[in-house]
Amino acid sequence: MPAKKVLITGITGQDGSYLADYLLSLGYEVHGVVRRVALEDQRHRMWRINHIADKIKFHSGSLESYPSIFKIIEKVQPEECYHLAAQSFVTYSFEDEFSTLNANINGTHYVLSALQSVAPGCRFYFAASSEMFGRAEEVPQRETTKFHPRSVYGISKVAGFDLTRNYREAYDMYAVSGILFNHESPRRGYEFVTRKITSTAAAIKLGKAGKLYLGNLDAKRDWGHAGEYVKAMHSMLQQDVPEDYVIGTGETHSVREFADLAFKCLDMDYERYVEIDQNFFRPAEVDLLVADPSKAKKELSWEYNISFEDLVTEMVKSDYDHLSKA
Ligand code: NAP
Ligand code: F7E
Repeated sequence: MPAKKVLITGITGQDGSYLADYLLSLGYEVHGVVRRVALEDQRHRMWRINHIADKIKFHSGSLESYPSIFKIIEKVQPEECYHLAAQSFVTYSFEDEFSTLNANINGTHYVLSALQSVAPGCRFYFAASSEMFGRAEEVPQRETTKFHPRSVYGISKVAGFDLTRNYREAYDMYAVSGILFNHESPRRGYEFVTRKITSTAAAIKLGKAGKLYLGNLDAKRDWGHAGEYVKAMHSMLQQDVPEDYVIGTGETHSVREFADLAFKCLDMDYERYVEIDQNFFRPAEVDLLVADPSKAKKELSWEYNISFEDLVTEMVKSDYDHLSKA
């Protein structure tokens, strides 16, 4: 039997890289949408997937261009499509609302519309987010919790979620959203708080940095490991009936706890090095997000077994090892 064809947008990102690793290990023929600049500077722009680049078929395209997305889908004829590409940094969505809305809403619409036109049987996954819950009215948050986004990023994800639901209902497409809570790893972008903490703590330990400037230390998140979350994405596209699922650990920790543990891994006291910088506070904050992943556990048999301590330790160790060689 020929290998199943999958198309991943955002394959150069954290989740795209783990998903590509996973789907290759399952025998898929993996196609990835990348921006043209990534093909020009593969070493830097594809650092997360350089180890598997020779096994992936790349297609140059952009979320800003419907024709580019349409042509790729028409040519590849994927059986599964994971739409992960997005402007994913919440802070930036306050700085440039317009590009965040354009890329995240139109980009999702382009992929859905192209699939409906030329590959309607393809199963579609949309990367929705716990940021859609925002100022949540119940704790923990589940599939039925009302959305109250607190950023343009969150708003763009609610729109993507509704577009996905509407293509499912209106055109009978297998189109689902995974509502994923924060997930991290040594491949996390450096601007997100976890990687900022682990990379700077490692740099301080090695004498390459002096201080770590952070914003709201009391914000709480449900942090899991990206490598485990991509397995849930895949599972969502293998069901008899297309449905949306919440994915998270069900545990919550503050930024302060994360920093405390990361510095402790390197035998340091975070209070000596962390300084508060008002510039890193957001105009509107999401104070407490915690998942109820019981539907995914029951229906997808998705289990999560990595402790918060192990996640932080893996990230710190990876940054320390990497920086020691630099
Ligand atoms: P990420 O590391 O920031 O990766 C984003 C990807 O999108 C990159 O491959 C990036 O390409 C691509 N991209 C951005 N703008 C694009 C454009 N205009 N045209 C084409 N490609 C574009 O994000 P991630 O952490 O892997 O997250 C994956 C998805 O899940 C995102 O949609 C994110 O919003 C969502 N999500 C993430 C989390 C989380 O905690 N990680 C939680 C819930 C939902 P370049 O490399 O070229 O920039
Ligand atoms: O912030 C606080 C900040 O930028 C986490 C994305 O993957 O997950 C991610 O969004 C918390 C916030 O992630 C700094 O105020 C304090 O409360 O790491 P973050 P995020 O905003 O939760 C969701 C689920 C997604 O969907 C997104 O794509 O940490 N915080 N001090 C800080 N945050 C940053 N970035 N930098 C600081 O200095």
